[in-house]
Amino acid sequence: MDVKSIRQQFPILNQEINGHPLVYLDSSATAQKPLSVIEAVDAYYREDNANVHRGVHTLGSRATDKYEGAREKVRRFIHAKSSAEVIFTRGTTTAINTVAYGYARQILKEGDEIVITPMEHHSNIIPWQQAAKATGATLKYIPLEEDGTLSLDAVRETITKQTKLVAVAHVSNVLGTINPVKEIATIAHENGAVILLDGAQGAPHMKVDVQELDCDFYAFSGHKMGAPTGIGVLYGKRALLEQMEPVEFGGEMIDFVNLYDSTWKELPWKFEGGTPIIAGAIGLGAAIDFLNEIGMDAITAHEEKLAHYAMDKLSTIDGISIYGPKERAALVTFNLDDVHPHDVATVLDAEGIAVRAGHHCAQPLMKWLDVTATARASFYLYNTEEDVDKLVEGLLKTKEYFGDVF
Ligand code: 7TS
Repeated sequence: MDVKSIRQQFPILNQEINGHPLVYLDSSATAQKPLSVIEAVDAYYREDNANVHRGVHTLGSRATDKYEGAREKVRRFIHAKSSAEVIFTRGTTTAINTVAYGYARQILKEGDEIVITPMEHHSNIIPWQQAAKATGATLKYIPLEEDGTLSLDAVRETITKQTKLVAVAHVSNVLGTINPVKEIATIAHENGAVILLDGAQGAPHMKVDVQELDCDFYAFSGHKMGAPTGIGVLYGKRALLEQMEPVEFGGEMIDFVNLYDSTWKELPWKFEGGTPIIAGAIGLGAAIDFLNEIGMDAITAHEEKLAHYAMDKLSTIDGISIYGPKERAALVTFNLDDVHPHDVATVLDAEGIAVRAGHHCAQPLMKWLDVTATARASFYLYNTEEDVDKLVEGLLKTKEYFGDVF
């Protein structure tokens, strides 16, 4: 993989921040956009802009072809059987809420269980808390191992015949843990439960085959894989999606509307009420083309190497605490002595290095780690070992700076 030429495709990386070349280490929050995505969105607005699935005019059919073409690209990218199983949403959060409202709240009753884990992002916790409250179902957590992984024994002990739904992150946005989601899906199915995978940190970084994983739902966000913000995907198995109620009612999603009742369009449009995110979907299609051209396996291999390099280098820093397992996705969450992570991020920013500080939308996990906040460096295909070296230098500077204070 030629990272140098890949970097040239990301115009935003070519700038100085506070007098230093930008080192962008916050791709888990949102990834930067390649030129081809920026140009695809630009071209759509310059040349093809029209609403979709409506008129017979030429712009309308061009916009519809591009929008539906993007859906087909997503289908191939995640290896879904049919594009009817690919629903465009605003992002992972909306995708999970669609399942919580359209599926969980319809089928759950008192005595039923929803099973999640303490490493989930708030977006994969709160929809289930609310669904449990609304239906009388019980929310249960699979306990984590000490290193922040899930053991299949713990999974087997937590999922029971009462479990109707299991919702687990493919990859943790804090610990970097890559969960054994195929095995968890098997255990869920053996107990008659359906499984939703939160793929926000999975799909951008590794090959996803929803048929091989045998997951019932898979949710992810375009903006974490080079696409614009405001577009995401809910994959669902056709039989489940057919059974589900739409959650947004209005234009675009109807078949016939009478005065007192209406019927819905077929899949996937029954879940896409209102004018859809046309430019976003086209941008997502372009992002998928970009990733495919490089190859998901090459991207994963590059990130694995970076993750090892970062773990090796960062762990040499005196006073650093790194959270999560040794084998991980390309992100490192850490704390440095008594320095508050916001201070760490501020000093790093002065050096041109962008990292995230805070609770990372995972407050239950912060509690489990017994910290209030952490700093996090997260990597993507455009990052290099040199970026890691600069991070290490920046952290040594931070220590020096705050060493005088404490
Ligand atoms: N699930 C996981 C595992 C995530 O990492 C995120 C966003 C979401 C769900 C929500 O995605 P959204 O696109 O709907 O907002 N994670 C992060 C992060 O780690 N830092 O900022 C956003």
